[in-house]
Amino acid sequence: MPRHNSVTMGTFLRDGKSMLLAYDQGFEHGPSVDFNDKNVDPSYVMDIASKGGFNGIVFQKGVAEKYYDGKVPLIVKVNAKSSLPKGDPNSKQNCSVEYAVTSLGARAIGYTIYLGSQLEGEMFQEFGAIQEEAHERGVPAIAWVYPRGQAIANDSSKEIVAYAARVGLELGADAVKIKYTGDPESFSWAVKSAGRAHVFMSGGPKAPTDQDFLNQVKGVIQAGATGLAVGRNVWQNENPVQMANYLRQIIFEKKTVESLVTS
Ligand code: FBP
Repeated sequence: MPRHNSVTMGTFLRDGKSMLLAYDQGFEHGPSVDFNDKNVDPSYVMDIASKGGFNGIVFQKGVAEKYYDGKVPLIVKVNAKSSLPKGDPNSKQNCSVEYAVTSLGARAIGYTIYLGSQLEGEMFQEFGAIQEEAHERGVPAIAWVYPRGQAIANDSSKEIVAYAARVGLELGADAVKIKYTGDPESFSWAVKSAGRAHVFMSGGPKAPTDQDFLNQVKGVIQAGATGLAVGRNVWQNENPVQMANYLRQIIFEKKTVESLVTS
């Protein structure tokens, strides 16, 4: 068996499922867009990750250096872009795989690819090298694959989300993080298209109610996905640890949404 086949997502899985907490929005959107006085502090979110029983936390390099407490496995996102430039997005590497793994203790490497951007080729190429080095160092590579740019009319259609999942598989991603299509039937096509790459749903802006978000999560699990890699729907919640408890019960214990919250 080729050596790269020995790299797995196992660190982040329990019974084949997973929930990851993402906290790179301060870079992607700016602190005034997503944060309040509490969740602007990375320690607050680090604490939610361990108290909420998350299987991993996603940080950029600088936050990992200053706030990572070692209580849950770390994923370092090694590229980012700000929300300021206009036009088709590009997102360049800002942290080496070596530094992420050996100095920060990353157990996986994260990287965003904007599928459909006129600059997609640059991200495909950069991710290719990152994936190879991650595997050489024995850690998996997780691709956030987001359809974006002037060529993309609808970033959450069944077809484009499945395309994102497939590109992740073909680029060698061990897991793909993709947007939800809105229903389990269409999302299951993305899960099938991802093949042996694990599928994680990206959360998006905070849903109007807990129940709305939990219904999405239930659909994701019904579609056969591995789990979630979400941020705002957890750490913007008034009670993030309770939200994490609901998520765990849906993902790992197959509970219904109705058994947890009522409208
Ligand atoms: P959320 O669950 O808060 O949407 O976070 C997931 C995520 O992928 C973050 O890692 C990232 O910062 C954000 O979404 C980027 O969102 P977008 O590019 O869609 O604005």
